Amino acid sequence: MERRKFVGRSALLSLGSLLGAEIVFGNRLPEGLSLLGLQDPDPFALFDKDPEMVVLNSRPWNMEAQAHLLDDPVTPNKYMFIRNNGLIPEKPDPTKWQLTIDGEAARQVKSYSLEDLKKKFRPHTYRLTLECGGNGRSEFNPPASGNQWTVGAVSCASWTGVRLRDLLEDAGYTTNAVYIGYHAADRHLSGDPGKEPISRGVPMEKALQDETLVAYQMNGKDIPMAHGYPLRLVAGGWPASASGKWITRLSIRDRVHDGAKMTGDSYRVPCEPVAPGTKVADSDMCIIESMPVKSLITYPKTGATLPLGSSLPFRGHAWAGELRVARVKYSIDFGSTWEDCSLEAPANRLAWQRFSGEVRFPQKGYYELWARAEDSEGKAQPMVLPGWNPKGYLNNACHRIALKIT
Ligand SMILES: Nc1nc2c(c(=O)[nH]1)N[C@H]1C(S)=C(S)[C@@H](COP(=O)(O)O)O[C@H]1N2
Ligand SMILES: [Mo]
Repeated sequence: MERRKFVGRSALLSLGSLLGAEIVFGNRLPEGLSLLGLQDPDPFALFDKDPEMVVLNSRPWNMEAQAHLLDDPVTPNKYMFIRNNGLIPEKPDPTKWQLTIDGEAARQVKSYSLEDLKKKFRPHTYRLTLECGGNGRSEFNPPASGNQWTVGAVSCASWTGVRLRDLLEDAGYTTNAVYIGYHAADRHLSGDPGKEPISRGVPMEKALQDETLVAYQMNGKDIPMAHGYPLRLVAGGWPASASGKWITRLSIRDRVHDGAKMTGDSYRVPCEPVAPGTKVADSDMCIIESMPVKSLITYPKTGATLPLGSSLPFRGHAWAGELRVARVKYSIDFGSTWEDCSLEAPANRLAWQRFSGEVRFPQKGYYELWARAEDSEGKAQPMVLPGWNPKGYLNNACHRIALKIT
C-alpha cells in the first residue's frame, strides 16, 4: 500500500502566498488536492484588467482586448493583452533580482541588480508596438491550434529601461556574437523545473537598435506582474514572443539561439508561400522577424448605429513592424473604392501611428467600414487571410467594422 503523501513545506508557503493567508492545518493537506480558494480567481481583479477584456485560457493565462478598447495612443495596463506560455512567477523581491549576461560570445559572465541597471545606465523611454505573432489566428482555415486570438493581441505601451546595446557593451562581447537569447523566471506548465516555457530573443542587429530595451517600467510605473515584473526585454515591431518577460539571463550566443520555441513550427513560417495544409520540411521554415503592416479601427465600436445625415468620425492605429506606415485608406463599399485617411507620424520609431477620417453615408442601411494600411515599401494589407502556415501566424488581413445608418 502506498503511504498517503502530503504537500511539502515550501509548496505550502507558496500556496499560502497565492491565497494571501497561511494555510492552517496545511501539514494535513493531501498532495494532489487543489484548494477551492485557488480555483477560478477573478482574472480581471487579479491582473487589473478591464472586464471587457476576453479571457482565452486560464492555464496558462491568456487574455486579449477588443478593437474598441485599444483606442488610446498609449495602451494602459487594463487594456493590454496577456500572453503566457507557462506559469507567471510569484512576485519576487526586487532587491534580490539579478540579470546575468553570459553565452559563448560574452567576454565575461556578469550580473546586474535592478539597482545597477537603474544607476549605472542612462534610462530611455519609447512607445513600442508589441503584437503576438498569432494575433488573428482564429481566422485560419484549416484552423491552427493555439490561442484563438481575434484582433486584440497587440499593444503600444511606453517602456522605460536600459538600452540592451549599452548593457551588452558594458559586459563585452566578441565578434562572433550572432543572437541574444533570453531566459526567464516563469515555470513550465508541466512543473518540471528543468524545462523552460519559452526562451527566444533577437539577432545582434535587432539587439543593437536604439529602441531595443531591457525595461523596468511600463507607462511610468513598475511593470505589472503579468507583463514581466521586474525586468523584460522589449523588441518593438517583432513578434512579441521575442520580448521576454521576467528575464533573469541573457545569453550572447555564437549561433542562432536554440531555446524553447525557437525551432520547429514555433514562431516560424514557411520561407516560401505554401498551399493551406502543406507539410513543410523543418529546413524550409524561417523565424518570424519584422511583423507585417496592419491596422485596427478603434473608434467607433463595431455594431454602432447612427442617424442618416450626420457624418461619422472614425480612427484607429496602424503599424508596420520595422517599417513606417506610409498611408491608410478606408472603404465603405466593400473595397470597391478607397479614400485616404489622415495619418500621424509615430511618437518614435516602432510606435503605432494614429489614422483618422470622417465619412458620410449616402442612405440608410447596413455598411462596413474597412481600413487598409500600406508600409513604406509599398506593401499593403491583404483583404483576406494571407499566406497559410501551420501555426496560424501573421494574419494581417484588413480590419472591418459593422455600422447601421438609421
Ligand atoms: N518569459 C516569458 N516571456 C514571454 C512569454 C512567456 O510566456 N514567458 N510570452 C511571449 C509572447 S508569445 C508574447 S506575445 C508576449 C506577450 O507580452 P504581454 O503578455 O506583456 O502582452 O510576451 C512574450 N514573452
Ligand atoms: Mo505571442
